[in-house]
Amino acid sequence: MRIPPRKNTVLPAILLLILAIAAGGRAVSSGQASAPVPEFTMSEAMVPMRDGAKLHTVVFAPKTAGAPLPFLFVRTPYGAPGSARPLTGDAYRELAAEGYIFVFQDIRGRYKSEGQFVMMRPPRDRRDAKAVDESTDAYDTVAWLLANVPGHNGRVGLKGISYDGWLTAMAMIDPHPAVRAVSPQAPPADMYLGDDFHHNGAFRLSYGFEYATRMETTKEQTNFRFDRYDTYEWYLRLGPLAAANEVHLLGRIPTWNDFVAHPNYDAFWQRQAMAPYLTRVTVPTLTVGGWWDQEDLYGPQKLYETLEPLDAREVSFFVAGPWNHGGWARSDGSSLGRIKFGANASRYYRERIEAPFFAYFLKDKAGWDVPEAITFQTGANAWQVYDEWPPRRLTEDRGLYFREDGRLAFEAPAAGDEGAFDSYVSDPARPVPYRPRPIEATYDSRGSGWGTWLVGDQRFAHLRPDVLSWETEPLAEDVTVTGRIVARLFASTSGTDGDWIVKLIDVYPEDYPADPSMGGYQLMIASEVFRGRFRSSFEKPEALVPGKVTEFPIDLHAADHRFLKGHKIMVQVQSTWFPLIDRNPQTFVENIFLAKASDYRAATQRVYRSRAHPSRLILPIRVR
Ligand code: PG9
Repeated sequence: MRIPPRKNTVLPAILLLILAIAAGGRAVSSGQASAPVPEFTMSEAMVPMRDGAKLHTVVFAPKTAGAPLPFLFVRTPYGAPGSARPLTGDAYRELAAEGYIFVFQDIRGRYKSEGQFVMMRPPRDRRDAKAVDESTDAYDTVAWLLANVPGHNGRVGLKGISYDGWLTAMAMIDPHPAVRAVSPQAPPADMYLGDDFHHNGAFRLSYGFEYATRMETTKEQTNFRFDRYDTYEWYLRLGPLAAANEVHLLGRIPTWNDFVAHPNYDAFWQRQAMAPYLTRVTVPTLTVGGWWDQEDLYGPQKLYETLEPLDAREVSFFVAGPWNHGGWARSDGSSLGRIKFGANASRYYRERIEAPFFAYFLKDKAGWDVPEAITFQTGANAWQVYDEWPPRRLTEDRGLYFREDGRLAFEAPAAGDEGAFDSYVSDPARPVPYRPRPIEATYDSRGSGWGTWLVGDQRFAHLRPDVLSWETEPLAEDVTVTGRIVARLFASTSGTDGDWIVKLIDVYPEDYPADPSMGGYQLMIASEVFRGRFRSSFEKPEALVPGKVTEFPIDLHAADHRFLKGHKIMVQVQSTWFPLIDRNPQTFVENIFLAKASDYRAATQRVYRSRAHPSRLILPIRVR
């Protein structure tokens, strides 16, 4: 199908690419091999913090270093390595070959460090001169390294993925003056609005339960022992969430108790959110995220977006690629699940983006030339360089409307049937699985589909009676979506609360000669859940009015994806996504963590598609 042109005429892909290069969107070629990794001498120290707590710190210095080297510092709750082996692996190889003194540290209360672990410890109260937080611990350690480890050049870089990425971001709030470059990678930015523990107030049940128990049962990592292989069934049989503490956790997991005590976006979650603390760009910052990050997709986008208006020195950069959570630090990144990218995206990132970034800012080496952002455009499978992110000058927002007979079209519904809708019954007793069963535990040592579920074929949900879908005709030309995608859903429920899940999908042609087994594959490009009770405020939930058409704007976050000619664009809408998201009782209760079994009821959901209530996606489409 063809997008009807508006202000700008739609141009063929190749011409678009040429123009994009001229206008600031530059396609680049792939990676190159790197130098050998040196041998390291390992030393350990208990480094004293300002309050007397000692943190276990491991230093790896290259055995033969010609010149003084910068430090590369990683803080972690997952255990500092006991040997230099990780430095030869995918996460560090290119940096190790470049030459750094590597430092790893167990944060407070984890592994061999003293003190108390606090999940996502909020920044300290600055009026209290004695207070400590992750920023002061990073600062104190940097001061100690400069005074106690020989052979350095006086500069420090910090990096880390996920929790370690968040620690990196915390360290850059008040950095030691020696810190000259940081790279927060997949950092969570807000655990209530968009990252690991909740999305738009909807609780991420499986991850919240499994991560909290893994981190807070011992000082190390201890997995919860499920007595069922398929956790879909385990969580369903658990029943209302109150059973988690009553039967299994017995109040012993602090983070679970916090979930129960703070069901809304109250001061507890707001103090933890990162954006309010990001009031200046203190050091050159390379923020990294994956398009299919199953844990922290929102965080890197939010971090970069918050820093951008504060970036007068133009030292804040954004990278996103075809990765799951931290995928750039594992493997060569040429595929994810069944999706192939035709390029070694992880290696490219490590050799051509991450290594030059640190070498430029920590060693004054030439070779860092990213103007602002570099993203891997999926579908087209090519890196693109931008001088702003998202590149608003290159795109135009276009509505993609839900229409009659399951059609999706760039034309809005005409006047006529103002009550037009599609409908389904959402039953919390039979929730839609978020991926095909069996759903192995997130950290199942026998293997788990957790890391690749976002790229799984959505046909397992398509045509279910409790999942609606709309799709375009096969595209007559490529459609490239670059930037933030938003859904505007007009919907009603017969209940008094409810969840809305929206999924944007690239449907491969039925006949797909490049790989016939991919014919008709439904690849999710963006997805998000919205918990209805929070439509007016995340702080003060309100009951929905049964049967009332209500607009739900849902941020599906940014993507850079080309839907190729011959593919179709699909949208699916459903109200359960289990056990990724806990079941909404669909009856308004004060606190869902305390809901009773009888509160969980089936509800009839309607999604409207009329002129007055035009449910649609708003896509930033490349026009230049
Ligand atoms: N996604 C993980 C996490 C980070 C921060 C808090 C809770 C979980 C991680 O991979 O570290």
